Amino acid sequence: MQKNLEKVAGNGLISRRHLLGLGLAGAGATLTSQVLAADALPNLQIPGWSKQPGPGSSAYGERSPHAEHIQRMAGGPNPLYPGGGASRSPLQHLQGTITPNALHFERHHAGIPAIDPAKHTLVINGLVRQPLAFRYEDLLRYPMVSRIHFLECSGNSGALLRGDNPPDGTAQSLHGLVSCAEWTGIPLSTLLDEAGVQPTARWVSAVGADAASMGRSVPLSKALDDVMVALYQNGEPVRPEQGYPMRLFVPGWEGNISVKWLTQLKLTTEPSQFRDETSKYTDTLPDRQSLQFTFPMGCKSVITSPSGQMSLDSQGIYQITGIAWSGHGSIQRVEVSADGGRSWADAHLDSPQIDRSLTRFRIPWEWSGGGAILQSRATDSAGNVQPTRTAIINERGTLGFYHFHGIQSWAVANGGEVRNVFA
Ligand SMILES: Nc1nc2c(c(=O)[nH]1)N[C@H]1C(S)=C(S)[C@@H](COP(=O)(O)O)O[C@H]1N2
Ligand SMILES: [Mo]
Repeated sequence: MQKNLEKVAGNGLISRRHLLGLGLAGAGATLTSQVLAADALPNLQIPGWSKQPGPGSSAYGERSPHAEHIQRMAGGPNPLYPGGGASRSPLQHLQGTITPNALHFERHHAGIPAIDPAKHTLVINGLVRQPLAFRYEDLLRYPMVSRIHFLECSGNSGALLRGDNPPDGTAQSLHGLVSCAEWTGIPLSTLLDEAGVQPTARWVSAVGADAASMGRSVPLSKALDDVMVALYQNGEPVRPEQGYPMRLFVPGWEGNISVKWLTQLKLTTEPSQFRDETSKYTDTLPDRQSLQFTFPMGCKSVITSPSGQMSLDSQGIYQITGIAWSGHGSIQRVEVSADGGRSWADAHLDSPQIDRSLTRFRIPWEWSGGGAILQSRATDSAGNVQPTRTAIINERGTLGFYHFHGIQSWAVANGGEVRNVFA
């Protein structure tokens, strides 16, 4: 139907230049064949909602009941692990780059503590000139900064590493342990400055007030660089699920180190070797040695539409879109393939390319109705290129579980069904 669309890679990828104007004007065509001509509408009637005033304003907003199918996906309760588990962000239903607070992924090791901020303190002690205890109301008076950053659990996408058969799943079930928010808080350097870090200190041990007593050791250099004590998430106080009243936020690093319900920061010479940096959150290599303190999250992207378990219902133009991010910097480039990686085209980066934040990409694609394998490949500002699954397995083996950032392949079958495949 569209003759003047510039094909830029195999199997129907169209130049990103056509993203907005698809060149249909004058051809008498619309993007999908389902769009009706207005005069073809049967008996144009004024709907009931236009005939009388609706309810007025409210104290706290709710979404449309027609959007309520967009939900976090949580695992069921586990009696052996009370409060433990995760819920995943519905990536295939979201647009842009900011995750709404109610849909931010969650990962709890012992559930959500019901903290009364008036009774909560943040203690800074250890190798400091003066140990300090901050109350919530004290912290609200400190100068704050706002930064947009992704947060990703290092276990995200881990199911794709192991096994010979690709797990059947959605963008949410396979990759939903990543979200992105505007975090507002106090630079940790400000608080450490007041406590007065002693010259022998090298690490900061952060501990949470939940029943898991989550602890992680943060190198002092990172703590003084860009770590914050976050009090706000997308403009409102951090949600209980995300660490109310305060959490550590460590940009670009594995989610586990961003300790929620933060209650203690202890300056030490050595890392504290907490349970969650010895028994877990280490990466076992094929020779059974384990890497420890593998902090930054890899350069990664995933196509969120079309994606796993969706179905394309008619031939024609689709907009391929997805998200890309890197713990090493900003996203510089995302390439998309529709033929399983034989040919690639540059996608349009449709958001500011913020350091360690999600970047949205888009590219138009004409589906001819046949088989296709859709992939995306991100490049970051440090020059890292997202590797294939095979390259990761060749390098690190399959004994580890964390930090999987390989290229995702979605196969579109003849009938339009989309499935996760290993390609
Ligand atoms: N105190 C405490 N902090 C914690 C956790 C926890 O269970 N307790 N989970 C960690 C893990 S494994 C991750 S991935 C992130 C998840 O943050 P979120 O629930 O806000 O998405 O919090 C980290 N901080
Ligand atoms: Mo995590």
